[in-house]
Amino acid sequence: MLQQTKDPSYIDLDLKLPYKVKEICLAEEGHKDMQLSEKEMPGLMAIREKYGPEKPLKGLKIMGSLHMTIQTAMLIDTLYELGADIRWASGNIFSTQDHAAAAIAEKGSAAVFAWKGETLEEFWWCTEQALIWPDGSGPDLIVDDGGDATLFVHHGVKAEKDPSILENVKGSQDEICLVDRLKVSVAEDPQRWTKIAENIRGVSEETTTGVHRLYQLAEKNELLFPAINVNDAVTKSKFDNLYGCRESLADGIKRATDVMLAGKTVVVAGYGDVGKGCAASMKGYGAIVLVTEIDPICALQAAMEGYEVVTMEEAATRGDIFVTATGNYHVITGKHIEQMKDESIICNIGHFDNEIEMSYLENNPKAVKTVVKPQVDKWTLESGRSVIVLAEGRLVNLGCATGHPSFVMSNSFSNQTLAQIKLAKEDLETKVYTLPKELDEEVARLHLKNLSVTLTKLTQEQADYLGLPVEGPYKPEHYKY
Ligand code: NAD
Ligand code: 3DD
Repeated sequence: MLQQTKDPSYIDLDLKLPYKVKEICLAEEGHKDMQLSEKEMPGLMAIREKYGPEKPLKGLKIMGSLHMTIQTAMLIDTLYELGADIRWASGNIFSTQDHAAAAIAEKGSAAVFAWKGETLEEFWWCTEQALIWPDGSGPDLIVDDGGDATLFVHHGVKAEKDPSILENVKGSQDEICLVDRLKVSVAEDPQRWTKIAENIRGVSEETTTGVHRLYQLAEKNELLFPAINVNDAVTKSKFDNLYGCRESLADGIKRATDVMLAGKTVVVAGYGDVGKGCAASMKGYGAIVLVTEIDPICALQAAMEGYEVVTMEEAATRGDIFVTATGNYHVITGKHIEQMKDESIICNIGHFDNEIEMSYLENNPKAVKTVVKPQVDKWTLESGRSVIVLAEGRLVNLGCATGHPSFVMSNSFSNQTLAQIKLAKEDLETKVYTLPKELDEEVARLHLKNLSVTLTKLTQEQADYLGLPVEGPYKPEHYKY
């Protein structure tokens, strides 16, 4: 048995705790905001109406690790109406909307452990609190966004097999916090996560970075349970990632800095779904947009949309505002930062906080930090020039604003709910699945009514000509939107 002295920063689990939020008195404000979003989330409301009576999730425990916003509160209430027993933690230390967390806690639709401004130790405490039920059991299903909950379980199982992987870890602060928790867990019960993993029917993963992690696990034959890649549903990634960021990026930058975008040079790193939305947004505000890319196809797309495609080395001296949207690592380095204009604004909208080399600033005795306001820091460099960093390099739309609007999240979360129902009903093999095309089209149909859309119907003659069923699906799987 591993004898474990607890790190001083370790926070004991308290499984009797019904919830932990910033202020429970914010619940009424949360309920009102949730009520306002009902009309803007037609997909979720339709799914509640269709599946509510059947209660397909009855008797199943669901753990969620996904930004605790008003929109997520609506997802939680939907899963609750479908019969689930739910525990929830947020997906980022800055992304919780405290009135949303309070509303869910007060209503009791989930045991929620989340507040805006968590430390990293508290973030991983919340994740472990949400993963373990008061009787010591774990979830049947996981809703994950970025893979932190999936990672906790997988690393726990690995550590119980070989506790030495927890020794002398020199990783990121995130990794160190997770390892500190697992050291205590393995010492207390060297079978906890092995037993929990055996009972998990599957995970539905929300975002690109989390999906990459799932395929990496699958390729190494280390995946412990079935996984559904929600991100690659067309009505998720071609909507949330693209149109959601097209609205929420500017919201984050403006709430943080009130900066005028018109006429400024905005550098967008990455021209995938998120980068496309970011570039379009900045262009719409009248900014000059430079794009950086590694992928020739995405680079060609950017060029043919009229954006100048350059390297970050060139963009560093030209940009006024920098946005990373790559899901990659150290895309903006300390070297780039040293070359930037005075008071350049730097932010990230990718899932994790390592797209900007924050350690260059945080571990640099010659870089002086001034907190302008929460999630807005001015770093003054040895050169005398400063940069304004938003949300400490974490996703700016959720750290400095409230994330995507409800309507686009209704698409994403309709897919999440359909994925959870699929995991509940079907005994799947342990591999990564995507949702069938029919469900993608069903999600799209549920949202047309809110917009002034009149869909054209195929005539039988046309259906015969195309070799398609009159009622669809109209695009074969291999079509890309
Ligand atoms: P994507 O894979 O479609 O696009 C990422 C792009 O970045 C790719 O085209 C890739 O070629 C490019 N890239 C990678 N490394 C690069 C580098 N060093 N320089 C320039 N370009 C580089 O992914 P996506 O769906 O656009 O998501 C991007 C990130 O945003 C992911 O981490 C995802 O999880 C996250 N995301 C955040 C939100 C949000 O609300 N904040 C919403 C959706 C997705
Ligand atoms: N994400 C953006 N806005 C969100 C909101 N209002 N609530 C919950 C999550 C929200 C992040 C999602 O886009 C997630 O799907 C992702 O990161 O891909």
